[in-house]
Amino acid sequence: MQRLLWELRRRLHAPSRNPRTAVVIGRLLGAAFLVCMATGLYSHFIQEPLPGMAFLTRPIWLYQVSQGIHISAGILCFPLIVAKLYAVFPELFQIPPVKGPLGLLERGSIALFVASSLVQITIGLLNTYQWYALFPFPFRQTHFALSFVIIGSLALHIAIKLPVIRQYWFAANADVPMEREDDAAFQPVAGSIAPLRGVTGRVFAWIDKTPAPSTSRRSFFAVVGVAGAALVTLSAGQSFKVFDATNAFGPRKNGVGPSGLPINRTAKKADVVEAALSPDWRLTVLGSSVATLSRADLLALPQHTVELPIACVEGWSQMATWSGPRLRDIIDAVGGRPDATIRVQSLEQGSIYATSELPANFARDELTLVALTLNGDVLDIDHGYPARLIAPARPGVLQTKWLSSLEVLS
Ligand SMILES: Nc1nc2c(c(=O)[nH]1)N[C@H]1C(S)=C(S)[C@@H](COP(=O)(O)O)O[C@H]1N2
Ligand SMILES: [Mo]
Repeated sequence: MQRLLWELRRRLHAPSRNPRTAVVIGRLLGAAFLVCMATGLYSHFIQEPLPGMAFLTRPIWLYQVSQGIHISAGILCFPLIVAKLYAVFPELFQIPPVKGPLGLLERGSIALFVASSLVQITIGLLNTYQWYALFPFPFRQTHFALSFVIIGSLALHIAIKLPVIRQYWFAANADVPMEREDDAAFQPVAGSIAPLRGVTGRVFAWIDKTPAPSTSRRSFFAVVGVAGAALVTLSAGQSFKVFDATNAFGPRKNGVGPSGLPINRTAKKADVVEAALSPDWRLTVLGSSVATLSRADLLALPQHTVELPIACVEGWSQMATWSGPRLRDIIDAVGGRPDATIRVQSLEQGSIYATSELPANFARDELTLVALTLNGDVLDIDHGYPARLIAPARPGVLQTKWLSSLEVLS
């Protein structure tokens, strides 16, 4: 059996499969994961802050760019993980399969890391396509929890591999074979595969016939580079305007939707059409006093025009022009304290998007509006008519549509 494993490793060997390649790809993968983790934590906590956390309102595109990077880096992880697995593939057949307790830890941490990363980037990708229905679990909390499993197993993996990483970090001369501590004991033996029968026999016979890949390091990195660049070019158009023309895979296209802006959820799906179009619609504002404002009342307040993006957590984003009264002017009219958090509530019932809270720095911001128009048109019902919230540097999920009330929290 050991002989077979050795033979397998020998046949799988290729110039591109060496520790230096593994370290180089590992570095890129590690960087991509750290970028995803940092941007992911920002996105998570801005939606579910811990006590004492505060977030910036400038630059206005902070969330938009951060989330665009999050999704692009996540997509880049696909070719990088495949490349990393390719580079270390023969190592999966080491002899003996597990070497002592440290070896078990090493193998275990890799297995956990590979499995959790694949699940992580797959559910992340599905999320960008809005396939929430496939998850029988809350996406964000699961994605958040898994990121710690990944970082933990990755830290363990790096700690264990530190000697190899150190050795090959700067190694420009990369033509080094995978470690072969078993070389002396096992020379390739012709015909060692022949006696095997059954499925194992067939697998080994197939390997025996298949020539070992001779991919050079250079072409290997070229393939990984081209694959990564192609994926980003073809999908990042929904997050970054430069890639708009080549946006083939991105689920959202710039400029497609009412008033030239994509819709995330229609009024019909949210079951608010009747309430939103009702002449009885009023915005209820609860402070030390209570105000009920019709759309005409809102239009009678000083109107402001702002350029702010919708930046969806799913990665698509687009700049738009909004107009309406400032949130702070409405709050001041009911005697709201300037340091108060404001809760906005939608006509929509029973959705996690139906309500959101604005910390004081967002609520008082001069760019934060109760928007009544979008790109020069009366706000489309699917964009939140009669009135919606728009604020700088916030994820789309917090830009509540079809407002019904504003509440000054103590
Ligand atoms: N009431 C309500 N508001 C909502 C949503 C929703 O489903 N219901 N979706 C949010 C999400 S996830 C995004 S990205 C933006 C999208 O705004 P748009 O559909 O006008 O582009 O609206 C936000 N506001
Ligand atoms: Mo969204």
